Amino acid sequence: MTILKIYTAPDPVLKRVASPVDKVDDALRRQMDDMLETMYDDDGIGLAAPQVGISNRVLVIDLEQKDGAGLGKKGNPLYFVNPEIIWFSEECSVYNEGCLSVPEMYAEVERPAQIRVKYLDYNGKEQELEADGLLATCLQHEVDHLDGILFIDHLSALKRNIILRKLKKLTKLSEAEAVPV
Ligand code: GNR
Ligand code: NI
Repeated sequence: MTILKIYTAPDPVLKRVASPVDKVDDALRRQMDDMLETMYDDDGIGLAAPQVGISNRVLVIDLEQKDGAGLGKKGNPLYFVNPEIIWFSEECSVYNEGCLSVPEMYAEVERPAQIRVKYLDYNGKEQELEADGLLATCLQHEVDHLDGILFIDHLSALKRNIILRKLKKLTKLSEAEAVPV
């Protein structure tokens, strides 16, 4: 397996609408394996294909990672191909969200508290799942990535621009510190 590069805002790949997958084959399973390994390596709970520069409708989630205090160890990996949210609850919940493509920035986002999602699993089998709590939040965050939407797009323009400016500063700093090869 391979750890992939994570693209960060404002990279245009994150703004693109990803294409549906037409077949769950070994090549796609390898992509999902690599995405999962990349997600564990970066201590994320979810990862969508556009975040690793692949513009297809694939995402992985694992909310049951344990590795001492933190994340990063395989718990219960979930794989979603061509996910479609077919029902949203009226009730909403607020979560302090972060994103591997908007590193070190966090903000509260309000979303429907429960959803129902239709998708293909790791073996290409059709599945339906009802989710609440963090799984519902994470699934919506990941499906947004497939439509070119970041969590900061749910904030006011003022908050979003503050975060984007901070991120730009941070990126410049880490580029300046990087050792030239
Ligand atoms: O690791 C992640 N944590 C997280 C926390 C709250 C809401 C959503 C997330 S997903 C994020 C990983 C990521 O960027 N997925 O796209
Ligand atoms: Ni994200």
